[in-house]
Amino acid sequence: PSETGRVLSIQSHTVQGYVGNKSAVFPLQLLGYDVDPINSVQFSNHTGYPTFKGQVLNGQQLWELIEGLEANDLLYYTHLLTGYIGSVSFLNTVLRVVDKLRSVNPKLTYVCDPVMGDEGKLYIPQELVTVYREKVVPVASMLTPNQFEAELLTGIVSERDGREACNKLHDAGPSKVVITSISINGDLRLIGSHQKEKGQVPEQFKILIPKIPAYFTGTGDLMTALLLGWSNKHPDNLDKAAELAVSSLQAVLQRTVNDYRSAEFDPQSSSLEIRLIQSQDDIRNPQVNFKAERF
Ligand code: ATP
Ligand code: PLP
Ligand code: PXL
Repeated sequence: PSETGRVLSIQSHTVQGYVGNKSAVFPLQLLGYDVDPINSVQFSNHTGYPTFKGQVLNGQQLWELIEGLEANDLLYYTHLLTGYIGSVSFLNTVLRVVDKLRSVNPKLTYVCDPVMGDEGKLYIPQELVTVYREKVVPVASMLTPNQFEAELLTGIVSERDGREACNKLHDAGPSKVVITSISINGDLRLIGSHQKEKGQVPEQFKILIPKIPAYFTGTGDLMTALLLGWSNKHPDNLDKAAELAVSSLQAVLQRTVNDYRSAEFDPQSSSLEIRLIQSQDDIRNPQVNFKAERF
């Protein structure tokens, strides 16, 4: 195993553009991780384009890959990372993968982005919400919902500061929770919460993020990957990890809008792709321009 970690990342693959594994694998590699991607789908491009084509991996096919790894004793991972999952059978198989990986490494950290929707709109089948709430949240080590997802999981409307939702999520399982964005008066606010011991009062903080007037895809996937990468390097300092992740991500987004503007593209277009490769220095060595404030 490498000194940083070995990550199994089960996410989408797009031939062109950066969502899912395409937006998570490269940054984690830049941060020094060995990353083994399993592509839960292979699509031509992300689903925000007018059309897309491709294939979807089913739960049984996922399990075959795990069996192949197991047969060669290759199932030692320090981290499991999952993002968008489109079906109940696939999500149930991911739960089996968590158990299997923990039987090899009981200390496995499961970082889960419970991708369900945004701004009041669900983009997965309704049945998945219950599976996330009842079965996935309890086994996750770190959870990175957005505001809408935190509400679906807790029933708590988090418009004010989201701390109560974090508390409820800690009670259900994960010791680290990051609500990646709560929209307040047009700007964004990230809420982080680390419960260092079961039953303890969590350490909580916020980071204010001015909204860039553009619509990005794959940013949630990049954010979760960066949070995994940095929180593992600063295990007792989630606020520092979040400052580094937010600062990197905002540098990527700033470069993206600047490039689109100079090419005279409309940055509000829904098929905008993040400038990930061009931002590698900001990923390896972010300048911390966003500071966490403790509650
Ligand atoms: P998921 O559905 O994968 O959980 P998410 O909804 O959390 O993802 P995004 O809304 O894409 O994902 O946000 C991820 C991060 O990207 C947030 O921390 C947010 O601040 C940042 N971000 C996204 N869009 C913008 C924007 N227009 N301006 C500034 N920051 C943004
Ligand atoms: N639209 C669809 C259909 C999706 O599946 C997703 C994510 O999985 C998104 C939009 C938004 O992704 P993100 O919030 O990670 O940018
Ligand atoms: O970023 C989330 C995501 C994941 N997978 C696929 C997508 C998207 C966003 O559009 O299209 C296939």
